[in-house]
Amino acid sequence: MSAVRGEFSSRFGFIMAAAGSAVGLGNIWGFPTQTASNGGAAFLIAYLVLAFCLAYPALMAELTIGRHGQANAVSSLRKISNNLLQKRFAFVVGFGGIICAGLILSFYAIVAGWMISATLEPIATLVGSESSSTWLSEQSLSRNLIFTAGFIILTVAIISRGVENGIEKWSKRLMPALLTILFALIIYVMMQEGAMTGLKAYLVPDFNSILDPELLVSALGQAFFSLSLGTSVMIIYGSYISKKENLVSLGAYVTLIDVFIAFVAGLLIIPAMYVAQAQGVEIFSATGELLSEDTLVFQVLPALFDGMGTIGLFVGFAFFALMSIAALTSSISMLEAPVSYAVERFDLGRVKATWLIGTIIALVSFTIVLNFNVLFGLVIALTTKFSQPILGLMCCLFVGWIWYRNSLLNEIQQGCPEVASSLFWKIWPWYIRFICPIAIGLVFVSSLLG
Ligand code: VAL
Repeated sequence: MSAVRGEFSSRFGFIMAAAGSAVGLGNIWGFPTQTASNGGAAFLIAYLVLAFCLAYPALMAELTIGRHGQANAVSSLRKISNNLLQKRFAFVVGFGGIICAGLILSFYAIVAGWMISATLEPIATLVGSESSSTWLSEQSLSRNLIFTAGFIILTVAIISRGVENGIEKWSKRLMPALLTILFALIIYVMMQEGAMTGLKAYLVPDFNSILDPELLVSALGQAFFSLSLGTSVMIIYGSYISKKENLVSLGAYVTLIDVFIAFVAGLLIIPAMYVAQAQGVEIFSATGELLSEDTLVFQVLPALFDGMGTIGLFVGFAFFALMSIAALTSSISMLEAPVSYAVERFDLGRVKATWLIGTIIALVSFTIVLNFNVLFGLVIALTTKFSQPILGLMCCLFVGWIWYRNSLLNEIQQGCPEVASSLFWKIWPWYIRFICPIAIGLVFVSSLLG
């Protein structure tokens, strides 16, 4: 074991780091596009309810496992196991989460690389370098490899500095920057023609579709992905929380911020789609269906920015900077999961472990870039559709069925002495035992069938 374990130095630091992990491309890209293609406000309501009723309890399970274990995901899960079989199971779940986090980072880095090149493109245009601007805006092997590698190096540079000086410090800088850009963009888009129609589509629900099983499955899947569940990340972040902190409220803050940013991102993206439509960019079919969910960010919105002239360069720059920051705060958490394991299990120095794992992830990313058509979709499906729900479910089973109830209560009581008589303690253990596993199981089966 390494000598001294890192710890978040403050409540605010933890909240920014965990919210930074949760708030990613899933919120700013995934949530609004899912909302637009699943009937607007009905999806929003389903998402809000499911995030609080199902994803928050599952998040609490992962944070509590980590805070109790004060170690990487594998060791923390082992600590609550009672026999050899359970310890083996702990390894499969903890290590599985670590691999899942590494694989998410490997495709995330590619997308984040696109975001960074799209951030630089308006600058190239502004300084009049047409060839750079063309290179930055077109898909090419050289551009994708360079920016993927660049993004991974950035992530490695932050993680190699440790918990307080790396993760916490950068999350505390980047998250407020993200919020500022997001709000500035919303104000701008709201002033454009067509925005109010978009706002109405986003906020006025069609109650007929709210119980549509497909909508519910997408909303729950989105909530799980967004809170980075089933990736070991919340276990390892939980392990850096001081025993003095109130876990129940910390988890609630993280869920609240995650849901809030997804909601606010919807206030930007959905009205922006209608603004683009008003300016002649084709977004919706005659029957109101979203035409290009996948191309929205890289074709539709840039077409909108192009139509705005010089101001569009600034708006485009701000938009893609926002996306890059969201990706970075999530990717540092994805790298921390394997790094913390390597440091504690093999007694490696943090800097060495980070560069080693960063190199492995870069090689996986390059393999995906070189075999994009086959591997990109496959890795996304494998991690988000399969691994995350299964591993999230396993963590609930660990807390609900394997961890002794008294020991669980002891852990939560540290920093929250009044919890035993609270509504949370009356409901949560049952949720974790029955409701969460059944609900996640249903999402998983439906996504397999879908
Ligand atoms: N939670 C992040 C997101 O919403 C990822 C890392 C799963 O994009």
